[in-house]
Amino acid sequence: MTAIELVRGDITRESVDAIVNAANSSLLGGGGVDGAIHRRGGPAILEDCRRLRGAHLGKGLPTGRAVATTAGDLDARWVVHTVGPVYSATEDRSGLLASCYRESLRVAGELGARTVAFPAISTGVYGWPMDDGARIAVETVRAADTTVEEVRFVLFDERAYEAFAAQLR
Ligand code: AR6
Repeated sequence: MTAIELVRGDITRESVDAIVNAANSSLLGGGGVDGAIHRRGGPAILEDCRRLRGAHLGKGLPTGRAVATTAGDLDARWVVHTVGPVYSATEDRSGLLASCYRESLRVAGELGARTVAFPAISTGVYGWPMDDGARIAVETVRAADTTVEEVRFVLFDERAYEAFAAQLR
């Protein structure tokens, strides 16, 4: 069974096998956690992303999927980039958000990662309500069939931390 831990803080400071990035389908960087990972991880991550774009991904990484790159200067072996869905009040996209967690664990597990750090995917720029984002994250990781031994949710602020803590209670 995969152990779940909660940490309040900046995911770029974590020391784990794989750090998950809440990216966009261009894989060319952005704001939020994506910007922070590229800033602290350095240019090697973007170089890898460009290579993936050229070699496999064509127009970009589809929502709900995940790919791995080097972690550059971060204290991790890989960054796993996943593309969360933009929240919609009229369309149920929760399957895509669950897929981000599942696919990231699959990619990390295939690489041999035993510890994986996740941010609260889609709950920033992409507008997903925090409580629901936390529920989907925790339910999906709990149900995942994975060789990853520890998942660490790294929550940037108290509100996010509390939302995840409520799901674990
Ligand atoms: N460590 C941990 N969590 C963080 C950090 C950090 N350093 N920085 C922000 N968060 P967001 P999204 C939290 O917007 O909603 C980017 O521009 C933040 O408080 O980073 O999936 C991409 O390129 C929030 O709870 O990702 C995409 O275009 C959570 O991480 C788009 O944003 C996710 O917020 C993706 O939007």
